[in-house]
Amino acid sequence: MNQTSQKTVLITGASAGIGAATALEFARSSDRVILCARRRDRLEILKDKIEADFSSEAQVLEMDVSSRQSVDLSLASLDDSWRRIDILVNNAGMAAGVDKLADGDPDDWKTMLDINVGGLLYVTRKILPGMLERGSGHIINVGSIAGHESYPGGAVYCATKSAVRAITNSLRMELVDTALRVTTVDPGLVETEFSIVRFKGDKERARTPYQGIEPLVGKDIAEVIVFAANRPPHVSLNEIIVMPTSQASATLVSRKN
Ligand code: 8X3
Repeated sequence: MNQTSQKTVLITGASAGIGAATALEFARSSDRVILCARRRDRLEILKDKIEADFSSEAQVLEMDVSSRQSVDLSLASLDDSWRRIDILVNNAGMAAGVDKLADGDPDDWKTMLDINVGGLLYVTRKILPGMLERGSGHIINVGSIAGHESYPGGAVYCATKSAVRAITNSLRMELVDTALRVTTVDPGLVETEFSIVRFKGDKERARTPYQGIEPLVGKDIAEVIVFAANRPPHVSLNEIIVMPTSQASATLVSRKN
């Protein structure tokens, strides 16, 4: 790919899972990537891999998306040559706990709301004005099937992903007179560290959602994100639901054993 078509892509939650896979896929297609997450050590390893395997460029930004101050300070530390962000992938997100509401931990609720909703808003609020000034840009949000369907034990997580969907749709309407595009990619069961976090480190329980099925992996979603980003300028993929073939809805999964 020649230099003029190379894009600068900022990815939140890039230290693992869908975010790390997305960084690798953009680098594979010769774009340069800004890797954002709290875990700098992981990002440095990913940056080295990207630069070695794809001779693409990567920048590491330590960032806690749930903190406005952290988002502002991190982005302010970017070199001028990296400030023109063409694609923002709002991937940072998590589920904390599987308790029913009556037993839920309000600290878990706040963490999910702060990261999944607050984080997406804070980062978007900082990057969108530059896109508007330049008259180009693409915001790709990672939602979830949980934004389309609720399930027991997921009230707050589902609420946050419904919020991602609502924000995506409002933003697209606000930008209809511009060339900017807004996409949400909404996965079903993807096997990543996500489940280990949801089950608070209990690796055995974390495996249960994927038992007897072939779940998606981060790369499956990353390829869809890069595909959406590479459509011609007049084509907007607004909303993409991606599921394992054996999952028909948030709660209907065919397990083989
Ligand atoms: C997580 C996917 O199916 O556990 O976003 O709700 S699911």
